[in-house]
Amino acid sequence: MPVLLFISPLEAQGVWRQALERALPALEVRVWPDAGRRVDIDYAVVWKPPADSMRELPNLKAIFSLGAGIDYLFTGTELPKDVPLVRMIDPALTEGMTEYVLYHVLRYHRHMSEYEAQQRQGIWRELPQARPGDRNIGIMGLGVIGRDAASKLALLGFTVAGWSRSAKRLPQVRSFFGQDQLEPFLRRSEILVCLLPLTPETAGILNKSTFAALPRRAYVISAGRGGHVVETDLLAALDCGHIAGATLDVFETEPLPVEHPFWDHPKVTVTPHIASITNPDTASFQIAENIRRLQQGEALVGVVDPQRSY
Ligand code: NDP
Ligand code: OXD
Repeated sequence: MPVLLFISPLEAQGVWRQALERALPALEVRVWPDAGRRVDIDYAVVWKPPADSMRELPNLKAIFSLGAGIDYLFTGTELPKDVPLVRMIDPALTEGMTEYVLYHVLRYHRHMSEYEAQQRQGIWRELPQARPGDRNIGIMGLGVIGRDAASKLALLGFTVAGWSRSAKRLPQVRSFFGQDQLEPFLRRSEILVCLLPLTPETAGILNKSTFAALPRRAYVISAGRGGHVVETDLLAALDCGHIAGATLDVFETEPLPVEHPFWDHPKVTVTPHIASITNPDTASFQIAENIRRLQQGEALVGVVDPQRSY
């Protein structure tokens, strides 16, 4: 019987074991550190695994990440050579991200952060309201998640553009791509949403010059990875008023340290990396589908390109 090893000290292991067993009844599920004989292991399912937990798994056929982002595997984890690394693509995960993006875009578009501040001061004041078509939204990253969020914002009537490495064709979403088109994309983005993967190329991409290129009083929503944001540059851009507000779900250090200035900043909304939470049942189903593909000699969905790091 093929064996799957679940390696994630941070997750509810019992819940995951049950979900994986339900989705993969023909597999034996083991939970690290009880790996048993390492030669038995065919598949690993991981989230922030201990650095050496995948050492000496000679028969490993694939590594499945519980997250869509796999940057955590490139910072010290010993990855077996020539074993495909597969990121999580799950409609339920995408749905959660899109909800998060829509919620926070609408919150800024409808001035809710300003009305919340007014309420704290007992101020009854109407603010001028733009129509969605007059609001330019910019989505960084038009992958599985960015595409979905961009399309749904466009359905709500917003004027939406996306920025990616390669050109895209999406109804009602203007495509900007490559380094040369970053600045024109930023110049028009009144609400900027970052849904990029963290790679050597995107690390620190939300920095002083990015913020300076945005229109005055733009908003920033960061739900990709904390490593995208140069935190001191964001604080400076908020404090000088160029950026009107920021919603941050991901941070350079998680949990966000108690003394961090973001916690109390009046223009910052902090959420604890919950933009979308991987669901054990739906995610196990996606893993099971990929294992079926592998067993039947079909191409896996979501294989990471090691050259691009995403
Ligand atoms: P995808 O790999 O499907 O998409 C990545 C997108 O980013 C692609 O459009 C890609 O361009 C673009 N991109 C990558 N590098 C560059 C670059 N150097 N310049 C311009 N564009 C670039 O990823 P997903 O949409 O599935 O996920 C995106 C990220 O969201 C994850 O990596 C993860 O970090 C984050 N995430 C956060 C969660 C949370 O709860 N906060 C939950 C889930 C995901 P191209 O299309 O041309 O290749
Ligand atoms: C992910 C995440 O990458 O949860 O899926 O951040």
